[in-house]
Amino acid sequence: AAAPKPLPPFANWKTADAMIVHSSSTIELKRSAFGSSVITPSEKLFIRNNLPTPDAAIVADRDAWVLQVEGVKKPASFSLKQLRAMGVESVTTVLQCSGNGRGFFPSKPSGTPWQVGAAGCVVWSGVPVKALIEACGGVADGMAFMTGTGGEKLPEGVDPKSLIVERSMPLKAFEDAILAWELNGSPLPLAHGGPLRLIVPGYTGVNNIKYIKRLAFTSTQTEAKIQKHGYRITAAGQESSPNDPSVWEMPVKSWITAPLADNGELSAGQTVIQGVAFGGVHAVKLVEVSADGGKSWHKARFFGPDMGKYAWRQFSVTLPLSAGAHKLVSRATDTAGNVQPEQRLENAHGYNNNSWADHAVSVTVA
Ligand code: MSS
Repeated sequence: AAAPKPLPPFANWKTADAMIVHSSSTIELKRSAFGSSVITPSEKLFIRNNLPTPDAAIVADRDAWVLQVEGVKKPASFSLKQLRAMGVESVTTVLQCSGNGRGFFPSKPSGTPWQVGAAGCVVWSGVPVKALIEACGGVADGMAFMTGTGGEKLPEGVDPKSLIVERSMPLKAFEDAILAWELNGSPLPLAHGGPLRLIVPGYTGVNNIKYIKRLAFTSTQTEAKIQKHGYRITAAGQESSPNDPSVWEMPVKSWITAPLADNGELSAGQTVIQGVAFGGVHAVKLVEVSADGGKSWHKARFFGPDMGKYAWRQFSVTLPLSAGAHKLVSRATDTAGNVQPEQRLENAHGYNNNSWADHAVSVTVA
């Protein structure tokens, strides 16, 4: 096998042996490394950057970072120092790349072949977007979307719309959104969007704009390519069109994190099976586990702290495993009654894979 790629300098503080480095801008957590504590340590949180990471100079003087707010009754700019004085909230969310699970698509869509590790459950702290809107006299009339713009410097001589990381989401997304400056109790690292990041609980990774420089309420979606043609559920084999559904709210999903085939020798008998489950914008309500590939199911129990509806829950069930091969799968249901499906929703770019069959773990018991 080829030697594993090293961590890029901006991410050299990650736990190297827990990560799979696909490229310098796509780094995922190994399935074996989620652990059994609900929070994913920052050192193990995946990284996905669509553009080169900004210079570390932007986190040298965090308080000087400026956010422009538009599409409100009183448009204004605020420094991070001013934002800190406007209020504080803390929310635990699952941050998951839209393409997590793409590696299980037999059609091999282009893009990073993420398995399960382009996801983590982390705590963000910052000012509620609601407080910001209030300070700006409310959302201007006729606005239907919240649009966030990333602060990356774009190369000269190219149409900015072709590269800029700018995403629009339904206006209601502002309700629980925050502008975060802290991750898991520490100043937000550059790799995760420091000094300031838009967190939209329950929405896929791409909507959580790093190094946010502009938050706008808009009547239409941005014309940026990443919105217009990127991150849409497009029929397999088709070109993306702005009429295809955008990747916004995450669907209900779960996966097993232990035991795994490469965990060493498993011996026959009672076996603790565990994993994580979440429901996107809804809390997860139920997880069932099967040790026979989905023929018979057993209700799992949740363990560990409940960090709120946007966090994942850890689940476990103890089942007797006989000698031989077993296919372990988990199936989650959210409080809205959505059940994790057996099959993935086929789509051209490999987004939103929540198929329980695709996330099966094969173990061999001695
Ligand atoms: N933001 C910005 N500004 N830039 C970029 O690139 N990316 C996305 C988000 N945000 C970006 C942003 C994506 S795409 C994702 S996933 C996320 O982010 C990630 O995160 P981290 O922190 O983990 O790295 Mo897919 O859906």
